Amino acid sequence: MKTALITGVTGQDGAYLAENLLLHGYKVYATYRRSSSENFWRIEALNILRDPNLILVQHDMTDFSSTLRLLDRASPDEIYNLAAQTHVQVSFDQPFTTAQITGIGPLNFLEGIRERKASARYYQASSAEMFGLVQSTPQTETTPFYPRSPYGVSKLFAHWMTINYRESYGIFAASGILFNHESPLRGKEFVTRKITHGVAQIAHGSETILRLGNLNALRDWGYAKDYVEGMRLMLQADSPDTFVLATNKTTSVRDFVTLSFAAADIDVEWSSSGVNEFAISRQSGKRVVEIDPTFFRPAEVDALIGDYSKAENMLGWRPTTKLNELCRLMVEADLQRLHRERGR
Ligand code: NDP
Ligand code: GDR
Repeated sequence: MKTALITGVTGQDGAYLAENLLLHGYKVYATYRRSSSENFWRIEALNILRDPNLILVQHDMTDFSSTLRLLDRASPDEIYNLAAQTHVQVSFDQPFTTAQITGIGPLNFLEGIRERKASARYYQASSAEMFGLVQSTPQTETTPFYPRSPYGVSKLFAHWMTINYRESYGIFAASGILFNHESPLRGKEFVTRKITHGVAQIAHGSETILRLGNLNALRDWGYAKDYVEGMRLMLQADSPDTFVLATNKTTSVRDFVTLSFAAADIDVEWSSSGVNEFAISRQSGKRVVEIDPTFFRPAEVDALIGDYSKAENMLGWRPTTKLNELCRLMVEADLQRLHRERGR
């Protein structure tokens, strides 16, 4: 039985990856950080919280000595480092925290593997945010980086550290440059889930107006379940490498909004008064979307679209879920949640 260590099991990817690895017969050590109240709703939703092969361990990404103890205790064959301060806009307000957790945190693991002369294979959760200001599209493993946020810069540090430890010490250290991936387990602070949750509330008759920032941003959105399988495949490869996981399609935030309303059988019409764009529901005639400048970022990543051919050729990985299916899945899950809450 292989042993895996996942950091960030309370997050979207950590939960799906734990489910994936348990299904593949792994014993899984999974970390969460101490907080005043437990945050296990995702692993509960996936019905794995009480799985005997899932061992939950408290750990903070910024604490090197506890990282060493964690490595000693779990003695993992594979480490999937997913924990991070993941919110791009928050990283502008908290650049030091972001650098420590998202940038230096992974170095604690790489140094720990080196220090303990461990043979564990290491996966680093790198991000398409590292591409930042568009240099060329679609983005591949060789496209130049130009990060546009403290989050992107921190991820780039960790990405190059991963490559440096691979080349310097022969550590099996893989880096997955993942484009945005979403699911019903996505946090509501990210735009897709914020939208699907808002749409579900409006479909339920709430007077909510969805307040959003930049509607023109283009993102390559895939389904998180597909992407965690890609992470697993990267650590089964013959040698450590860097791979892009994406769908090779890009969609604006505005179109994601329209798709989400359509998934709830609501047609929206976009209009503007001066610079203020808004959307109206054709059914109710009411405003359902407005722009709120507080969600604009000091610097924006305008367009992401990834070329996943290397992962397809070398790992046999490809995305399985189209954006309209993903959108429907998320809207339906949010509608069901609201039904359950109202039933109480
Ligand atoms: P989430 O925001 O859903 O989860 C982040 C996880 O990190 C949570 O478990 C969180 O704990 C944990 N965490 C944050 N700070 C610390 C800390 N100081 N010590 C220990 N744990 C901490 O992110 P995702 O699951 O979406 O993303 C997983 C990884 O993949 C991240 O590294 C992200 O940057 C990267 N990534 C994600 C993409 C995406 O589209 N989802 C795309 C590309 C890369 P808590 O629950 O307590 O907050
Ligand atoms: P992103 O995801 O920054 O790409 O990072 P997010 O969903 O936060 O933003 C996507 C785009 O939508 C625009 N936007 C808004 N974003 C949020 N959060 N809230 C809004 O109200 C809103 N309105 C418009 C943003 O400006 C942006 O252009 C995600 C995270 O998962 C990272 O951890 C990961 O590395 C990258 O994806 C790839």
